[in-house]
This record gives sequence, structure tokens and C-alpha cells, in this order.
Amino acid sequence: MQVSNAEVAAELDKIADLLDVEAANRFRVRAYRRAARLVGAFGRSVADMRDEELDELPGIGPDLAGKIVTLAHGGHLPLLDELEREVSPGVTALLAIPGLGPKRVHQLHEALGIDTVARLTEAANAGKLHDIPGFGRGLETKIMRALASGAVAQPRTLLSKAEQIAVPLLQNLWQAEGMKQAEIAGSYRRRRETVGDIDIVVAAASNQKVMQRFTSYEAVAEVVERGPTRATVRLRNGLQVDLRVVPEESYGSALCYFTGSKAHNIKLRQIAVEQGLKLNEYGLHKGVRQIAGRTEEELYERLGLRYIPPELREDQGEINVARENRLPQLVSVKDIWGDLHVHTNATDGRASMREMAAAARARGYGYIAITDHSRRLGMAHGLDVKRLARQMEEIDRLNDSLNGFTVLKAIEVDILEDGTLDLPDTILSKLDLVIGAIHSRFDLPQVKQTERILRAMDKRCFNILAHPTGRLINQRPAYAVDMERVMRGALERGCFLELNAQPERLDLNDAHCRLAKSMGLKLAISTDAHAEPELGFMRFGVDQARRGWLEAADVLNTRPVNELLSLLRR
Ligand code: DGT
Ligand code: CA
Ligand code: CA
Repeated sequence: MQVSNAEVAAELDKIADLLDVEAANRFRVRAYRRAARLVGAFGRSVADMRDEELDELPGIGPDLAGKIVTLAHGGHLPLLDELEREVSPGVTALLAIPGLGPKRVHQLHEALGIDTVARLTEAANAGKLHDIPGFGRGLETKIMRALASGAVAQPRTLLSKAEQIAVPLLQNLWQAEGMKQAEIAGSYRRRRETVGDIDIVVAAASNQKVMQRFTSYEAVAEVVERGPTRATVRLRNGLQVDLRVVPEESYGSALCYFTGSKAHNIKLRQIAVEQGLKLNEYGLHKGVRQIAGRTEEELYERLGLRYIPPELREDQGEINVARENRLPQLVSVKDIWGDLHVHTNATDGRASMREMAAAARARGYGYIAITDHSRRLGMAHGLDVKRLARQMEEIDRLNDSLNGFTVLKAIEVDILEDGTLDLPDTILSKLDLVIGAIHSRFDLPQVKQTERILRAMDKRCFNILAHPTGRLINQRPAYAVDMERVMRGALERGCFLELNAQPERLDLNDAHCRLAKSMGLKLAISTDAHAEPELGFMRFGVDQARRGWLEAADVLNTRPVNELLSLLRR
């Protein structure tokens, strides 16, 4: 994918900010700032330039040139990942407050240990800011105004990141003496694409021992609140975790309550009331007698409902459907037969096609589609006709050596600004599968962007629209597009849309999935893997598909290769 100069510059500035917050070497910080300015003001798109050309620009050495290239093609910089791990999202949020630059954010941290907006608010309200050297009352007032305006929001955490943090935390908790049941609840369990905080529900023989283990966990920065049955901690990376310890006979109702959503809970409580019962986190009661609540299953059953999977608990009609025994059989990772969006080191991936195929096979798949970039993505070393033709021969040879596994010949072809494709039909029509994607001109007005996509789909060789909104969660908004028109257009032409399983993409989202399902349009769930482990992102895509009520039949890649190929035929 191709990233605009402005976006690359913003990333470079972010690195400079984070380095500055960490009080890194000022020459290093300055180098990133200078590079950001240069790239931002540069006449040509850096995505079209080679390393060596960038290297020649004033103040940009080979190392920085390499990083710019990576950013310009939508790649991740390990340095940025590392900085983001070290500097908490809370601190990053502070940078957005008017009057606070990286130097002052660093000072706030040094002087008062401030690393979240909440703590800053506290300190400002207590009049502690103006004493910090270089702050003064004027700045204190300015900051307080900005905070009061409510414009400063804490970013939500990606589900994949939350998982990396919550799973080890829960494992640690299980080692407390007397643990009986424990689960991560909240939006995490409902598999929302981002979470505000983590909620954990536990049943144990001794509350005391669980609380002790929880609050002394090594990643805890601060115990915000601790009582006999509940505690809240803030982890070093800024994420909050709420813990509730409940008696075993209340575990199911507590798990249900803290899984939410709030709207779903309210509906459940209404149903209880209609039956003359009382429902809360302690159980379902008739008068003073508890009649359910040890398990969630028993709770739903007693309310006259089928068990509702957490992903559906959003008060989007799931309760009526559960009452009428018409819940969907949600798609699961087990249903997935193959991955239809996979890159290799022929372009910007990190493994060979043989390695990617072996890794897919090890996951129990029957096929993968090799979808490297097309020539337009110069710096991703996109394929031209000749190289694609050579890759197709290589795939034939690889397939000859594989038994019971198919490597599909495919491409992720760029949809150019006018809706034409980046490679000629003559070669595209020889492929098993063509996925098309937008990697440039995200700024087109909605009508133009929509028509650009529909025009691309007019081509008989076009099969699947990849990452259909182009968004990156917390980083880049979706481009303007009439999704309903695109979906209808796909249906009419016999093409499909992709749900991209990269944790920061996850487009299509849950609502889009429901829209597609309502029209009878099938979706592909694909990982866009650039390395073997990324094939494992499939489950994040499946999570969103489940939130969108999709069943196996609604998903393209839940069937063996022959069925798949006949569905793809236009
Ligand atoms: P988040 O953390 O913003 O991603 O979203 P949730 O859904 O995890 O929300 P959170 O952490 O505030 O609360 C966890 C669950 O607890 C929520 O999904 C439902 C339940 N809950 C919280 N507050 C209320 C409330 O005022 N009424 C009801 N009925 N349930 C609540
Ligand atoms: Ca939560
Ligand atoms: Ca919470």
C-alpha cells in the first residue's frame, strides 16, 4: 500500500515526539523532525522513490531513508512499536493537549509522575502545575481549559494489544490459591475491535488471595482502588483493569453482567422484571430466593432465551432472535479453509511462497492465494507483467510438489485513480483470483471514490475488493465511500468484498458484515499476512464476522478449493 507524504511525515514526527518524551539524544530527535519537514514539503511522492534517491536528500542517511521507504508502503517500524510500548498511550494522549509539547510532557512525568490525562487533570485541579519550572499560572490555566473542554480523549486499545496484555495477566491470576473460575469479560469478551479497559470476573475460595495476586502483578503501575470484592489497577502501559471477585453461585450472572453490553444487560433485566423476577450481578431472584446465576447458560435458559454468544450481546435484535430460537450459527476459525490474501518476499512480505504455503498447511488449510502487490507500488517492489508471469510458473512448480494443498495464482492489484487496474487484463485473466485495492488518493470525494471502485469491478477478472475502507484504527480514518452501493455493485457483478483481519484494519466492520449478509453478499475473511505468524490474524477477522452475525455459509473461504473457484467464476 502507498502512503502519502503527509502521513509519512506525521509518523516521523510521532517518532520525534516519543523520543523527545523519553528525553533521547537531541540530535537524534532533530534528525527525525528534519526528515518529517522535508518529506512533508517534498514535491514528489516518497512512495515512488527508491532508497538511494532518498538517501541523497540533505540530512537523510541510509538508515532514515530505509525507514521512510517502509512507512511510505504502509509498513511498521520496529522502532515506533518499541517507543509505543515504552511510552504509554496515556502519555501520547498528553501530547495532544494545547500547550504541552514533548519536553513539557517529559517534565510533567519527571516532576509529578503524570502519565495520563486523568492524572494531569488531578494535578491541575490541585494547583500543582504552575510550580514546575517553565510552566507558570498562564499555562496551567490554558491546560485546565483544554481539559475542561472535553476535547482530550483517551485512545481505546486495539483488541490484539489488549489480548497480549490480558492473557498473561489472567494466567498469573490463575496461580492464586483457591481459584475456581476466571474469565475476561467486558468489550474484550464481546470481541470489539478496541477496548476501553479490561474487566475480569473471578470466583475463588479466598477473595483476599486473588486481590493480593492481582494488585502485586508486575505490570501494575498503580492500584487505583482496592476493596474486599473489587479492585482497579492501572498498568504501566496505561491500560486499566477492573477485577470483580464473586461467590461461585453468582459467577454466571456476574460474568454476564460484566460482559455487557450495558444495553444488552438492560434488556435482560426488563425480561426478568416482566416475569416477576429480579436480575443483577449476584443472580436471578424470585423474592429472596436465587433461582439462577451459577452459569450464564442457566441464566439465559431461565429467562426463556437460547444462550447468546458474547459477540452478539449488543442489543441489536439478538434477544428476540434468541427467544425464537433463530440465533445464527456463527462462523468460527475451524470453518476456514484457506487464506485469500497473502504476501511473499517477491514484494513486501518477509517469507517465500513455499514458506507461506507450508505455514498455511500447518494451520490445516487447503489453499492460499499468493497476492503480491502490483507494479504501481514501486517501493514495495510491486510485480510487473513479466515478474507476475514468472511467479505463476513458480506456483505451477510448487503445486506439482504439493499434495492436497493448492496455491492459487493471484494478485493484489492497485485500483488506479480512474478505476483502471494497474496490470493489463491479458495477464489478470490468467490468474485464479484477482483482489483489487486502493492504496492512493484516499482523499477523493465519496461519489468519485465509489465510482472508482465500481469501475474497477466492471472488469471481468476482478474478484475481491481488499480492505474496502482503507482505515487504520487510531491512525487513519476510512476514505469516503458509499459502502451500500459498492456492495450492491459487487453482488450484481459477481464479485466479493474482503474483511481484512489485520488487527488495525478490521474493515469491513461488524455493521458492514450485517449489511452484506442482509443483501446476500458473501465476504472473504483474509489476513493480508506479510509473514508466517500473521496467518494467525485470521481469528481477529473471524471475531468481527461473528459480531456481524455471519455464518460459515456467508463467508467465501469456508469451502474447499473447487467450490471456491466455481463461486469466483463470473
Ligand atoms: P469498554 O471498556 O469501553 O470497551 O466497554 P465495556 O463494555 O467493557 O464497558 P465497561 O468496562 O464500562 O463495563 C463492563 C460491563 O459492565 C459493561 O459492558 C456492562 C456492565 N456495566 C457497566 N456499567 C453498567 C451500568 O451502569 N448498567 C448496566 N446494566 N451494566 C453496566
Ligand atoms: Ca471494559
Ligand atoms: Ca470496566
